Amino acid sequence: MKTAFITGATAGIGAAAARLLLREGWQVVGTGRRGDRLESLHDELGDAFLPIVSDMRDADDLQRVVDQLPEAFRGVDLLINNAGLAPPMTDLQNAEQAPLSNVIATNVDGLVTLTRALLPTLIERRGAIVNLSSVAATYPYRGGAVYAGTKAFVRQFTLGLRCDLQGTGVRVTSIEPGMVETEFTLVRTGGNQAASDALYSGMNPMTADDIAETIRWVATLPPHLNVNTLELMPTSQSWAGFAINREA
Ligand code: 8X3
Repeated sequence: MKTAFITGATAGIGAAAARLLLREGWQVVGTGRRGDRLESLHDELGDAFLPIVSDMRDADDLQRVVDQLPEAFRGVDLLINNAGLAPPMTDLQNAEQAPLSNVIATNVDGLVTLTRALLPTLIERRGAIVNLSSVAATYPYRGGAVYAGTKAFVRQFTLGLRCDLQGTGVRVTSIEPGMVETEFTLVRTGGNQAASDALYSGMNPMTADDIAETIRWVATLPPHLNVNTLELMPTSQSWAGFAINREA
């Protein structure tokens, strides 16, 4: 049986990927900060789902999680680096530092720490790594400088890691979605459900299941095929034009 390790499995894309892979016969290690969410997923999915409470911002904790994986779940074949968040949409000149540092610690430091900790196993098993980046890695938008910066890091880290892993058989992919209706916007707006609902209202966003299906497809391609980057948007989303200020 193949084993996937999914960060941020408590909700959204992570939880959808856990459900899908379990349905397809995988077993899944799911991490996240919210123990109650992980426990209810365990109740729903059974013992092929191993819930582990862990914080992406705590490097020692991440190493402990990897070191203490129970024997039956130690052979990780697929790492899905899904955990991540965005700070409030505030121009940097008006932003507080703490939320920005929190995002960088989660999206960048945590992702690198966990990937590094799992690499020996992934190399041994000729496994795969799927990193969740974003369209924001490529297309900037106002109020998203730090978030976009972290996602550009994830994309370029993915490509660089492919170079480092040349010859190991390990596959590495950066998946870069646009608007997916999850708790992402609720977090970004500090819990403003009305703002989140308004953003997704009437635009038929992608769903967590759409992205989970994409992850499954990438991860189960024949071993000689590596998807480097994969950008997705809902049909209703495209790009804005350049902003021009005439008083500058
Ligand atoms: C976030 C993508 O389009 O919702 O990763 O800003 S978008």
